[in-house]
Parts: sequence; structure tokens; C-alpha cells
Amino acid sequence: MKILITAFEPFGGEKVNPALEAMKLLPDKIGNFQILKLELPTIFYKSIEKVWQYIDEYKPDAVISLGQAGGRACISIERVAINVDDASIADNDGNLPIDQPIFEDGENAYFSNLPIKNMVEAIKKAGIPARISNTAGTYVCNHVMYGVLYKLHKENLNIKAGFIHVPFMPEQVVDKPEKPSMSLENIVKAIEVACNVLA
Ligand code: PCA
Repeated sequence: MKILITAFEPFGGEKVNPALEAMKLLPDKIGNFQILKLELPTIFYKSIEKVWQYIDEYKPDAVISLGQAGGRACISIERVAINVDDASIADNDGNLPIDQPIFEDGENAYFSNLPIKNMVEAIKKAGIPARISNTAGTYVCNHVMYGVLYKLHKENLNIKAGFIHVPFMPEQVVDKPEKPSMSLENIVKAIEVACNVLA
């Protein structure tokens, strides 16, 4: 059994992306699962193409995508991805889509089919704040979550997929004292616990 973890490169002027740093620190095995890791560009469509290719080639049993949600205080297990790109800052290739559907022939929204409530409970039990989030935003994270779920629906793939947003790390908020952060150690632990729920 294989879980594909994806994480984005830094964006929006940040030097690091806590999701990417956490992915790098994950072990190669969690429970019975082999952990596959894929870094994605923070770029509309290029990110989806890259994860689609990887899914076709490696046929994972589950795909958990990770992203930074700067300003959120806890681990957010996303419930839903919506069919809209509406960027407030350009992606890493200068694209700034406004009110654009991601795929014209897609549903308005797709739900994560991960055990999201069990994941929240398990992470909280490990002593780390977590919650269900009912919006993954309208930027590249929602875009990738939507793109993966669209593929699963269109191709009838038996894969579990969803998205986890993580807070800033402390080093990112040194000059943003009003913003919450979480230690990288806790972010990594939370993702391991979430994977264990699947395993
Ligand atoms: N967070 C952004 C895109 C990449 C990332 O890590 C988002 O929430 O859309």
C-alpha cells in the first residue's frame, strides 16, 4: 500500500513552505504504508499535471496533499474543493486567474474521501490542535485538491484523496507577531498521525 504525499514550493514571498519542510521529514514508511513524496510547483495547472502524471505512474492507494495556510492556527483537514480559481496574489509563474472555473466539465465541488473526522480526532488526541475546514480557499491548494478529486471521479479510480493545510512555522512569523504558528515537529507529527489513520 502506498500513500502519495504532495507539498508545494514556497510562494508569496516566503522563503520556506512549512508543508514542504514537513513532507521532507516524514519517514518512508508509516504503518503498512510506503510513503511517496512529490514536490509541486505553486503554479495553476502545472501542479495538477505533475500530480496526475505521478498518480498514473505510481498508482498510490491514497493521495494527501499538503499546503501552507498562513494565518490559521491549527492543522486544517479540508472537507471540500470547489471549481474556481480566484487568486489574490500571482502564482509562481505570474498567473492571476480571477473567477475562473478549473475544469468546465467538472462538478461545482468534490468532497475529500479521506476519513476527515477520524483524522481530526487522532491529531487532537496526539495533543496537537486540528479541525475540519470547510474551505481550502480559491488559490493553488484548492486547485490541486480539486484536480486530484476530478481525476478520481472522471476515471473511477479507487483512491482516497484530500488536503491538509498547515500553519506557518515560528521562523516565518518573527516579523508578523500577530500571526499564529506551529512548530515543524508538531506539523510533522500531525501528518504522521493522519497517515496512521489510513494505515
Ligand atoms: N498554500 C497555498 C498554495 C501553496 C500553499 O502551500 C494555498 O493555500 O492555496
